[in-house]
Amino acid sequence: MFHRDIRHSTRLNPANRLCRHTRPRRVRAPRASHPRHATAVGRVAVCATVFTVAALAGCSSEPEVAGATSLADDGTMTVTVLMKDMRFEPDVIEVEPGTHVIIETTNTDSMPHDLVFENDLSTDLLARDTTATLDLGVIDEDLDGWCSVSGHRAAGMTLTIEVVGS
Ligand SMILES: [Cu+2]
Repeated sequence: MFHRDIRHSTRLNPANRLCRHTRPRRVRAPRASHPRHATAVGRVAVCATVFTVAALAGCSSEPEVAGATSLADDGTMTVTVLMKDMRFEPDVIEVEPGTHVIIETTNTDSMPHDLVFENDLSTDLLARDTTATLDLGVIDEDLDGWCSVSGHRAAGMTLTIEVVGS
C-alpha cells in the first residue's frame, strides 16, 4: 500500500524534481595542486549521481551534466553549463586564480538563450539543444556573465566565475 503510493507519486511527478536536487548550483574547481586525483574523484561522483537518478526517476534523456568539470594536463578547466528554465546551471563557478576556463554550454530550453561576459566574450544565440564553447582564457578576477535576451538577466539568468583561494 505504502510502496504503491510512493511509486504512483514518482510517476506523476516530473522526473526532474529528483534530478534538480542532485545538480549543484555552485561548482568548485578541483584543486590545481592535485588535478588528476581531483578530476578522477569528481568524475566518479558525477557518474554515480547520474546512474542513481536515472534509475530512480528516468532522467537519462539528458546526457549533459550541469557542472561537470574536466581538467586537462595543462590545467585548463572545461565546465559544462546548462541553460535551463531561464537559469544557468551551475550559476556560480569557483576557480583558483590563474585558471584557464572553458565553458561548454547547452541550451535545453525551448526558447533561445546566449551567454555574454563582461569582457565582451559571448556565444551566438543558441536554439534548443545547441551547444557552444566559450574560451574565457585565464581567470584572475571575478567575471560576470548573463543571457542578453531581453529580460533574462533581470529574471536571474546570470553566471559568475568566482575567484577563490590564493
Ligand atoms: Cu536567456
